[in-house]
Amino acid sequence: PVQIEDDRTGLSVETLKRAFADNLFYIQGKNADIATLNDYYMALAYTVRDRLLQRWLSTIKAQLKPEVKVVYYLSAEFLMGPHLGNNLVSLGIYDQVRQAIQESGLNLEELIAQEEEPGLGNGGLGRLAACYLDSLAALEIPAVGYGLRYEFGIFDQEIRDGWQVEITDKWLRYGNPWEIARPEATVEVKLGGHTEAFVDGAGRYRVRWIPERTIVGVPYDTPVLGFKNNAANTLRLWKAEAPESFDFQAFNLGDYYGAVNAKMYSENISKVLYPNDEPLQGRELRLEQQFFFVSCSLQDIIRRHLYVGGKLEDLHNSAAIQLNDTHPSIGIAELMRLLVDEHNIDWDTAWQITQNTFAYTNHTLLPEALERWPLSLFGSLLPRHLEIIFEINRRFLQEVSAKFPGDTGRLARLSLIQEGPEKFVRMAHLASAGSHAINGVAALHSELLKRDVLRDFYELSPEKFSNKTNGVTPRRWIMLSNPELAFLISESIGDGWIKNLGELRELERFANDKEFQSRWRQIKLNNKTNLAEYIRKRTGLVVDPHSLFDIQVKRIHEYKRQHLNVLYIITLYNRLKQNPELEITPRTFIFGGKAAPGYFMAKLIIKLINSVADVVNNDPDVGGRLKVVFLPDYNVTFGQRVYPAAELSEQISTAGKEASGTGNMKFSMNGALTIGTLDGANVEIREEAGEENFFLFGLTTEEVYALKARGYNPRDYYNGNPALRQVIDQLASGVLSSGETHLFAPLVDHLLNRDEYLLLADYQSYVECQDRVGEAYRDQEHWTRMSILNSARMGKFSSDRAIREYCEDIWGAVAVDVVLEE
Ligand code: 26M
Repeated sequence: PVQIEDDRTGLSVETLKRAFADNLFYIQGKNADIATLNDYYMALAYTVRDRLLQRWLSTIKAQLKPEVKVVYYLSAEFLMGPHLGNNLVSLGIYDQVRQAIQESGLNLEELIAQEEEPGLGNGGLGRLAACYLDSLAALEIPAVGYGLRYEFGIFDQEIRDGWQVEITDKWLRYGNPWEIARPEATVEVKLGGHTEAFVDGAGRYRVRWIPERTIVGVPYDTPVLGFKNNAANTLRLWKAEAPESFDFQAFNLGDYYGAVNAKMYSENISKVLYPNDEPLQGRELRLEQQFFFVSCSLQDIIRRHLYVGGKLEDLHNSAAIQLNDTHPSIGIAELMRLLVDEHNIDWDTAWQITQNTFAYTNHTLLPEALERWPLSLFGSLLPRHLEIIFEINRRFLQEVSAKFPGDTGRLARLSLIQEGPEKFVRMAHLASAGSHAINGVAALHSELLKRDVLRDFYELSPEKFSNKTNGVTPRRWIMLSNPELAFLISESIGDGWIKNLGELRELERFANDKEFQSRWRQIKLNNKTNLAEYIRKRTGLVVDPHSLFDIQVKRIHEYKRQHLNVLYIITLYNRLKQNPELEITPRTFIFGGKAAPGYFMAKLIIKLINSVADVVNNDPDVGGRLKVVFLPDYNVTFGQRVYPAAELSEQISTAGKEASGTGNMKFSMNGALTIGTLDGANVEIREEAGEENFFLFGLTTEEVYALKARGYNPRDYYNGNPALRQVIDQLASGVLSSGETHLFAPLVDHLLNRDEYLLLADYQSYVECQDRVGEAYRDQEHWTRMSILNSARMGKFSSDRAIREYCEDIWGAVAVDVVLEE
């Protein structure tokens, strides 16, 4: 009998080709005569989607059991990156599909490039959530990611005249083949109004919330495949809509436009991602967003728990809820409200359940970045939640008093409410009080949390605290983005590293192998050549693939010190101007990153990079030995081109400011060497790579504190260092800004008079370190050896390791085997 593969599940090249053609015709409604590249992309996306649905449904079936514990990852952001390539890798059908597409007369890479990435995040925090979903599925841990389905994600960045311009991100424009709406699972969320006390039938004192508005949350589900296993978890994002009944009511009263207005107001909630990576001001819509997705998610979690026959008293046995920073921390008050007000559970029991269910990850030490909401705003939007927070606080402070009698200073410091002329709810305090576990995202960060930001919480409940150093997924960040390197590694040590990144250690024995070294170098050169071609297409700039590719990509922020990098570039430029014959290592400096639209200094730093690029790239004395590139619109897609092509990774934040960093890990895995401070996860990267394979500079956290304590004066450094002085004077003079003397005045002013992030203090150390980098690069054999050792020793920074630690220490979650159902 002839075996015929099903068109929707078959994996042979022939079947894939047939299914692809079929989808082009029946879903896109096109044939080859009129199909656009996007039609082909969509036809392929649906072909792949068909092949993962069976896993998805089988996974749901395997996990929908009372004894299964599910991890719920609550995050305001999920920066997933394009799905197509990743799903091909997970399904293990990349090569078959490439062939099927080729035999259809097309190019797979070109179709993959068609996908508009879902930019539902700002940077590190959102991308971390995406890596964690990948690892949860890879480890077969039942998990749901809950968040918001923003209609407009992070803005697209264009550069005009050197300045950043923001363009609306219309990512849903051509449809999204990776999501499935589940309108049958819609939930309601209430807002505003007031509360009333009453006594219920059992004579118990209760509170009723009389809300003013209702919003409806519609879930959109995206499958998240495990790497070469049968698991497919769910990313469930909520879209805000108006309740239908509300429309009709107004319509019947004849207020048609009023109804339309209310509908628009409701839909606003999931309209746009706030493009800040710090809460600059407490905007009401942002709090509405947070409460909206958290309330939808908690109702969904409780619904599932009851559906499998669980009792609410046992919620913590079937659910572990992780708070990705404080953005979803209103969930603690909301769960208390659901348990106490809606499900009539007594306060103490409800508090036990809540604390046992929630855990909180902190992602920042910057005091200005800690979320707090004005009491007035909070109370008008969530009157019942404010009461609940007061009651949590009253009981919490009672406990504190019992443990530290008479310590009123401590009470004020620990209170969930910040007193003063304007009062605030402190969200980090709510998250800390309401969770059984609190963690930082790198060893240093977790230590500093205990010493600084959450010191009083640590003294109160030291057992809650732990460190969970961040990690990134090797599937996207090596296999998918650097296939040639992945191939070489697998050929040399087998392919176990993809699921067990520690195995990369076995590469150490090739570090001195000439043949291996030359293949390693050749792959880097190929990746650099590809990036150079992309740079030419995007900016018109020609860069030399044989120069040192020195790259800094991340959000633009003063504490990340992109402008310290620029100070070195100007220093090099000055040396060349002074002595055009000088022998230097040719370098290409590449920058990428977005600035928050309201962050003036960050935008000025972008302008600075572009101005310096103009001068350096066009000066005949430089003779092409230095190039400076600012690549617009840095995102996940672009990251996948950048990390594999990098030779030097810039991780130069002021010590004590960067919680972890995750780009640092992606660079290093792909064989870049790091120039960095002892900050965030750099400390651990250096520890793993070996100090001789890491370019360290700058003050330590302790030295930063000490220097600030004894009175830091940036002018001392300016006055004492002629090279630095020259650079700063040039910034002020206008030679770097076509004569516009005032352009960089705010920067110069800040550096000379305040310099909060100690650029001038670290300048000399950075310059000397960069000079060592330039020297080291001349010995290509030695450089390659260091590069191989960096990759070989990055096993710790797999998100699989991080997720295992969360499962064991915080969530108590275990793998559930998925059997494929026909
Ligand atoms: C808050 C309120 C209103 C608008 C936006 C926000 C907001 C959004 C994102 C605040 C912070 C946000 O992200 C912070 C962030 O990305 N932190 C980074 O987290 C990474 C993952 O742990 C770390 O590696 C980085 O060091 C840390 O900066």
